[in-house]
Amino acid sequence: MQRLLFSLLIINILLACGGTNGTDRGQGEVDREERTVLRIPAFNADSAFHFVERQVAFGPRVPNTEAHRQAGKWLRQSMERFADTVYIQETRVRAYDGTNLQIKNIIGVFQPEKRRRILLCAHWDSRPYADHDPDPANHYTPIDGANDGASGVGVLLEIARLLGETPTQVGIDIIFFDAEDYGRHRLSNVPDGDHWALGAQHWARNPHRLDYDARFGILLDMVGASDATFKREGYSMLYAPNVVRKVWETAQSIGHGHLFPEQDGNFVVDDHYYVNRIRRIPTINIIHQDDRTSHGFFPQWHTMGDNMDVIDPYTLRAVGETVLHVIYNQ
Ligand code: AHN
Ligand code: ZN
Repeated sequence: MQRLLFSLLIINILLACGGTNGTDRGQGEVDREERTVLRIPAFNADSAFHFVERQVAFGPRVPNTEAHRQAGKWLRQSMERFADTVYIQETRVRAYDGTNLQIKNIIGVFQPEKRRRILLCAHWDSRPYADHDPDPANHYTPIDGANDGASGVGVLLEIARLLGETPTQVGIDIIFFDAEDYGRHRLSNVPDGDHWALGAQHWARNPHRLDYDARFGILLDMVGASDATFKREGYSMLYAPNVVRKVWETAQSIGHGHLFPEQDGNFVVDDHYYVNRIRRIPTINIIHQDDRTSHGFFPQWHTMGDNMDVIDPYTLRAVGETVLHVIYNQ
């Protein structure tokens, strides 16, 4: 008995010496500690802002236009600088009004060999019409979509840049979906249908890898305006409540809780809806909701006012840091 106790004591001392601070812990706790200790790179909000600005400078990124082609080329080249593998998924889809759209999903894969994966996404196209503009003369004019589209892509390009330098423990896939915003014009007679998120619908039915799966997904939409608030979006709560909880708790823990209130928002049919419904990957939408406007989004939504003037690096930073903390702690 004495001998047994003595051996146990020796084993304990040996285990303690192997630990990081000499206290006695189970192996699981050691792992958890190492995971949180992992260095999280600094999100550069000016760099993210610059990525938004570069996209907007091409002009409205409406499918079948030259600005769309040029912006797509730049996005592909940027992703090729940061990611291990880049897929370009090109196809033609039919818009609600019968227009054939030549579209392109842009997919960056980080650490393709890893089995545990997280999906991050945003839409890179911009809306062909300012159908909520206060001036009816603008109702058929394409918009910059600095917040509605470019902001999410800007945050994800900055995250891609950091992932290229500092790998995570899980594999990350970043998808820029096309043709999210070619949904039915507000004044059109066409009945409602699955008109939004055409690129995401295509990818969900034809993923870049046949067996593609991820633990969860995060969509960023309208994540750059000043005074943004991200309420818990309806489909996110329906399909991925644990992911919502994880992300909102993370934001709170790093001082961004005021942008992520514990409040339920509306249901928004967006790219994540089809990733959930068709691909069955629990995916949330971090989206700016505001119930003081008639449409429920930020005040300049689908107007000519959705330009660089609404973009605030503070909001880009809050969202970028939150997503970085989630993926580096995974
Ligand atoms: C609907 O209005 C049905 N969905 C809005 C999704 C959206 C538009 N996200 C950005 N622009
Ligand atoms: Zn939109």
